[in-house]
Amino acid sequence: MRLFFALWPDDALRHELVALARQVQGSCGGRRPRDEAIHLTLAFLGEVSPAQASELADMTRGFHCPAGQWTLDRFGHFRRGGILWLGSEAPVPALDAVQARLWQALTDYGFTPPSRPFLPHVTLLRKARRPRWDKLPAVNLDWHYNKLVLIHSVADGRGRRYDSLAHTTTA
Ligand code: 2AM
Repeated sequence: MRLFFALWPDDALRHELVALARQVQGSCGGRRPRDEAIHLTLAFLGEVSPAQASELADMTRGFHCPAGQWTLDRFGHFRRGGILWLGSEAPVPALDAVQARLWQALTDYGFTPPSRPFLPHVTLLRKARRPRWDKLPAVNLDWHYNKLVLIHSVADGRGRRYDSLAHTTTA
């Protein structure tokens, strides 16, 4: 089972992100994620056994994710995969702290934290051309979150579907 931990936008924010992805797709091409699949990944685990998935679901329900907010106000592009993404101009210490604590917990389950620094980003397009930065719209969206979700990435006929396996309990 391919698993990852993520934050999911609420409906209003998701609509804004989908609209933005459509707009930018006009100039950069590429493929948009399914509308309902837009998210922020905090930890990608890869393939785990069903028994491990069940342990991780229990761990998730006991994990504390304090409510917080971050601002989406900058675009970026990863050459690998042609990922056109949206993130934050300023560092986001609260998200960094949740991500670090999550990985700390995951090490007890045998997972190894990534060697690359965490760069919070929301993928809007894949296989997209590098944008003309000055042509991109100005963006300033607030993302209020209060829970972390353990996601099962399932291959289906149309690509990948993201099912929620468990989420943290909100305070
Ligand atoms: P991306 O949006 O930058 O591609 C599910 O695949 C989520 O996990 C995506 O948000 C993806 O980030 C992220 N992810 C991180 N590392 C990954 C990896 N090695 N393989 C696939 N997805 C990964």
